[in-house]
Amino acid sequence: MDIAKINNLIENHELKVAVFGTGRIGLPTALMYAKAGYKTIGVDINENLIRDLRNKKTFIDEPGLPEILSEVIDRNLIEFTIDFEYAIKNSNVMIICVPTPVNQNKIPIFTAIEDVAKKIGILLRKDQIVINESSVSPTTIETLIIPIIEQNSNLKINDDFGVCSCPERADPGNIVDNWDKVARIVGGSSDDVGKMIVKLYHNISKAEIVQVSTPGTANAVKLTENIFRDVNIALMNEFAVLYEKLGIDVKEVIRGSSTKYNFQPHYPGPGVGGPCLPANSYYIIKDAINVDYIPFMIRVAREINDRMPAVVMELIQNALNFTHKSLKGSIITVLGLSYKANIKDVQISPALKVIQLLNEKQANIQIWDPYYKGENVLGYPVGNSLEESLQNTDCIVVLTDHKEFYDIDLKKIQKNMQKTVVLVDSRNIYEISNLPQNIVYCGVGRKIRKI
Ligand code: SAJ
Repeated sequence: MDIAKINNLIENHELKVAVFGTGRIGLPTALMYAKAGYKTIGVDINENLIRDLRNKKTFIDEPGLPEILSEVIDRNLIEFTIDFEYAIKNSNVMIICVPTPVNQNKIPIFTAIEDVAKKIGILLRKDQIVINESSVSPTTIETLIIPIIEQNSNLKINDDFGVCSCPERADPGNIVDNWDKVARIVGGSSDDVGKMIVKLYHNISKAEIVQVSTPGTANAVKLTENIFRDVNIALMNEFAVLYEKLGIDVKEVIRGSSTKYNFQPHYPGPGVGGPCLPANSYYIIKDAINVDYIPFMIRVAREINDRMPAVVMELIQNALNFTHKSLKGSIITVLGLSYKANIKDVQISPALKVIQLLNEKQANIQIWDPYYKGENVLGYPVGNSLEESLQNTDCIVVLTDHKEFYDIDLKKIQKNMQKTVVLVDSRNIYEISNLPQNIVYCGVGRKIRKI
């Protein structure tokens, strides 16, 4: 490989970049490369998506992104295409940002990344670099992706081309804001390749860029930080179930434990959603099984988190029973569909699981989520206002901790109701001491407050 040549292209901003996958991760990545002055090609299989992007339109709800899209198009720094061949032939660096989901049997599906790797391999030229940002297992790049590229190109890793992992660390809803803040991890197929890509990422982000020894190590870093989070959330969910039975308020406990300098607070809830945490554990488990090791903690944590929608259902049933009502036929107002606060994203949202369980119990569901006002989300109609969704409700269930829900006037709601209001707060956003006396309240890990 001509390392000097590639380094010069990077330093002189003459490097041409192709990004494969222009979704929630690929589009911000492509735009930030272009914004840094690198001629960039955004590639996707979805013709409508590419057409919209060419017309400066994006479905991705990331603050600041539409403005950058418009800017780099106007500056003629980016183009969008479905033509993989054109992109591979007209780039020095190719970045893979395609989905790597887990199927219903919890098996990671890497077909999208394998497909891109094969297309790249067939047209690969000497001195090209492939960077993978998609979430994969620690061994995927070295044992799957590099062999696919070598076999389809008859070129040799590190002699002819380089591969690098720079796992995405995006926080949906804050990608642009975090771009220069969240450190990036780079692991190259050789030290030279790694050093080169560190230099490249320094040119597109002011955040710390950390080189590790291999692509697999970089992917292990990403999975470790996410699974650490999933396990700690599961621990707090377990504490919540236990403390509720002991009559202890878990929110008060977390507040107390947080006074200890090395306690890292995590919070119980209705379950763990999003494109990352629910899937990442299964990448590690896949690799572990191949070396005859079955992880314990990682698997049990997933089971605990996946059981939380059922825990919330028990809370709803108990709270309704206290007002001598059953779920069947009751009107349940669900507040929040998104998998986490203050974003518009229902990927693997626990709220959808709770709604499915409520449907199975033949409850009448009225949904309010300010991010989905008046929309139909996966077959679920969302109201046009909070007031509309509260009409004649028997029970209010908070499933997402959107900021809009913190200052709902519960006193006014109670006054307007001709019946006792039941509030099931799966995100523990309300302070029990501030609640009107005549509201039946329960949270996750908080004993039911009767009237
Ligand atoms: N959750 C809890 N309790 C907690 C924290 C989160 O129940 O204490 C739930 C959330 O409600 C959500 C799920 O877990 O349903 C995931 O929460 P998250 O904040 O991890 O949400 P993500 O998936 O958007 O997190 C992403 C991740 N980024 C990547 O995987 C690249 C995660 O690693 C980051 O920590 C997070 O962004 C962030 O805050 O940056």
